[in-house]
Amino acid sequence: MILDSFSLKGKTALVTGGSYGIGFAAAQALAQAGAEIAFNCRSEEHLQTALQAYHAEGIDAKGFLCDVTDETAVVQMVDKLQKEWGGIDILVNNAAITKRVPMIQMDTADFRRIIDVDLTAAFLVSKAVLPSMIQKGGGKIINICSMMSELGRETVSAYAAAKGGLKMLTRNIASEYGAYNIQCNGLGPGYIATPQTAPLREPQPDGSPSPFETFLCARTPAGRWGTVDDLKGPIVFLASEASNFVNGHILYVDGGILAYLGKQP
Ligand code: NAP
Ligand code: GCO
Repeated sequence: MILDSFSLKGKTALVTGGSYGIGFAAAQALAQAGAEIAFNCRSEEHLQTALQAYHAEGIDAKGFLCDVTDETAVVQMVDKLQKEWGGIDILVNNAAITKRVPMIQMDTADFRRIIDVDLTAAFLVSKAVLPSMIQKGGGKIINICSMMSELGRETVSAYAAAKGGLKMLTRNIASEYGAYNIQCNGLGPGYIATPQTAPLREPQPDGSPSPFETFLCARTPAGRWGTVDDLKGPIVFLASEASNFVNGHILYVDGGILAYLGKQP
C-alpha cells in the first residue's frame, strides 16, 4: 500500500532545535508517523517545557541540552543516541538563529555566530551522524532551508548567506552519500508564524497589521502566513521511504512566494 511508504514505524529521528517552533512541529509529525524522537536545545527551561509538551501528547521524546555549535557536545549526544537506539535513521538540521540588522551595522561576531549556528552546525551534526547511517545501509538528512536560500532582503545578510550555503551543503551531502542509500534534502518554509518571525508580525499601535505582514501577504499567492502545520506533511514525506529517489532537492513550502512577482498595489 502506497501509504505504508510514508510510515516511520521503527525509525529513529533527531531534530535539532526541537524545543519549540518548526522543530517542535517537525518532531511531532515524525512521531505521529511512528518515529522515536530526540531533540536538543540550549535552554534548560525550554527543554523541560518541551519534554512536558511532548509527553502530554504521548510522545516519549528524549531531550538533550546541547548547543549545535559545540562539536564535543554534538558528538556526545549522537554517540549516546546511537548506543541507545543502535543508530539514527533521520536527522533534521533545524536549529538556527537570525539577527535583523543592515549589513554595514552588523558586528562581525554576530555574522560569524549566525553562520556557525545556521550552517556550520548542520555540517557538524551531519558529520557525526553519517557514519552510522552508512553502516546501517541508509538514512535521511533534512536541512531546514529558507526563502533566503533563494532570495535576499534587507537586514538578513548573515542568515541569507547561511541558508544559501545550507542549500549547497544539502546538494553536496546528497552527491557524496547518495551511493549509501542516504537521501539529503532541504525543506524550505516560506514565512511561518513562530517566535523567530514574531517581530515581523507585531501589529501596529492602531491594531492594523504590520507593514511587513501586508507586504508578505501581497507577495504570497496563498495570501497568508504559513503555520507549522503546513510543514508536517512535507517533513514526513522527506523523512520516509516515499522520498527514497528524491535527493539533493529543496522542497519549498511557501504558499507560492517563489513563483510570484507579487500582487499589483
Ligand atoms: P525559532 O522559533 O527561533 O526556534 C529555534 C529553535 O532552535 C528553538 O528550539 C531553539 O531552542 C533552538 N536553537 C537555537 N539556537 C540553538 C543552538 N545554538 N543550539 C541548539 N538549539 C538551538 O525558529 P523557527 O522559526 O522555528 O525556525 C526553525 C528553523 O526553520 C530555522 O532553521 C529557521 O531558519 C527555519 N525557517 C524558519 C522560517 C519561519 O518563517 N519561521 C521560515 C523558513 C525557515 P533554544 O532557544 O532553547 O536553544
Ligand atoms: C526574515 C525572516 C525570514 C524567515 C524565513 C523565510 O527576517 O526575513 O526571518 O528569514 O525566517 O527564513 O523563509
